Amino acid sequence: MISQDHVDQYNDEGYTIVENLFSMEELRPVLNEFDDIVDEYAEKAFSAGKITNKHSDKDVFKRLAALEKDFKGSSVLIHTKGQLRPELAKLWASPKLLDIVENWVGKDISGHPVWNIRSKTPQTARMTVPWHQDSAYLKDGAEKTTQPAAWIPFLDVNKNNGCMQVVRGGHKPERVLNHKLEKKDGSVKDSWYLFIEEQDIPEEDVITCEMKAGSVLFLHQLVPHRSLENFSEDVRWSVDLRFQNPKDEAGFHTGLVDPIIMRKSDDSSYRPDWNAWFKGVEEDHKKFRGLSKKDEFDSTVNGSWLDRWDK
Ligand SMILES: O=C(O)CCC(=O)C(=O)O
Repeated sequence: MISQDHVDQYNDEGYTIVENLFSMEELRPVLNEFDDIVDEYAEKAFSAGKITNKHSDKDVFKRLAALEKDFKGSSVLIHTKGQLRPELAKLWASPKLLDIVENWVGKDISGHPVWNIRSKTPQTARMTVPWHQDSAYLKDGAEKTTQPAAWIPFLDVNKNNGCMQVVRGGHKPERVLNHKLEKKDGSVKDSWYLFIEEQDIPEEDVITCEMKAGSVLFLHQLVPHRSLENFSEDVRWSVDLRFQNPKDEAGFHTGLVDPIIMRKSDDSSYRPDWNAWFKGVEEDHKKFRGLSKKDEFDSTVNGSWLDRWDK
């Protein structure tokens, strides 16, 4: 599954791709959860009078795209709600992923509270993530914690449907680069993303990560990366899940919930208590994303990471 070359590439270049780590049969239960999340959303939006067609005839790759056309912000609402259901939790804590990240974080492993379902609908500016380092979204100093991210697409991804790009070796300066607020200094005014200026990205080191569904891109917390725009007709579903050693600083702004311990080196019978964590993390995500007090169909995000860079 993973070779020493993968481990070395991650260390030297800040990323590596493990091809076909998960089969479509393994991904299907998670896709079914996405389908349920979209279905529940459509029912609510219909009852609230936001949409007149629930698009129930469409599959998981088409339905949210149709809902987004009818009600702008639908994909953002699915993304920001951060609903962690059992099959996704199972995938996250799967031995296949843990055995790989162990190479970087050690034998004790936690899942980091910053994780995402990316419901990237076609041509949706707010679902196109500009150049950034993951550590920029955390507290100053957290970049010292080894925090690999596993980015997993649920369909084949390419330049046309919004695959990822990384800056090969861009983690090497071992520091967080200057980030700006897209809503202030970029073109997408209702965005919550941070971005690194194009001029700080060495073009010759940019790698475009076209991947098969179920392949996994592992990213170092300091490697600059972005996703391209989705010009296809389908929703580009993916998840990004982060890991670290439980003893290290998580750097999460709100700090209501700790990283969830997934593996203990001294207790092979240990299993994570997802139920307790689910509840805590949903509240924490609301706070982290500044969603706490607003109407549930308002898709603005006032993330707690913005203050760090709002100079
Ligand atoms: O999935 C995407 O479009 C962007 C993902 C990303 O930037 C991340 O995981 O940090």
